[in-house]
Amino acid sequence: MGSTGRTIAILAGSGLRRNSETDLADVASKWHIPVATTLGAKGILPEDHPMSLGVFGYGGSRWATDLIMGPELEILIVIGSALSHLSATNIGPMGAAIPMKVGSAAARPDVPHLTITGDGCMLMHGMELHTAVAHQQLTTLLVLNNRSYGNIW
Ligand SMILES: Cc1ncc(C[n+]2csc(CCOP(=O)(O)OP(=O)(O)O)c2C)c(N)n1
Repeated sequence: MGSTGRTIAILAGSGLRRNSETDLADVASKWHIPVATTLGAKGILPEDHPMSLGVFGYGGSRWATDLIMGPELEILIVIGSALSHLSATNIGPMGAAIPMKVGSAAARPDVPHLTITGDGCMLMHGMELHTAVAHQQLTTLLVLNNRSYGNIW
């Protein structure tokens, strides 16, 4: 809660000019207002600043998401962002490489195929591997196993 008595946060986008950084830090400190940034404005408030929530949106911090999407927030001040990219960046295919690999191996069985993917993506695509085996495709999968949906948090 800011010193305004309201649960309030600032979302700063890249439209906020870099030379406004000190003003943003001053406002955040003076009024105790937590500040999240869009991905494009990452660091416009230094992330070790006590009021920094980090990046809001795809691949952002859970503090930013929890506060901005949570039920407590009463006022969100958006500065320098049209918010348009926030919805756009949330649309992303996951594990697309594995079905694409099956397709490319079918189209070009004469060349070797290597697919590099994550363990989360691997988890989603057993069906495609079944197809690859059924068609006796010779392909290689390299799975980067960080035991998490790392990109999400
Ligand atoms: C079809 C689909 N479902 C969910 C997501 C959201 N999503 C994006 S990345 C990701 C985690 C991917 O995990 P992993 O393959 O292990 O890669 P890591 O991020 O850990 O490197 C998820 C769930 C998505 N982009 N597409």
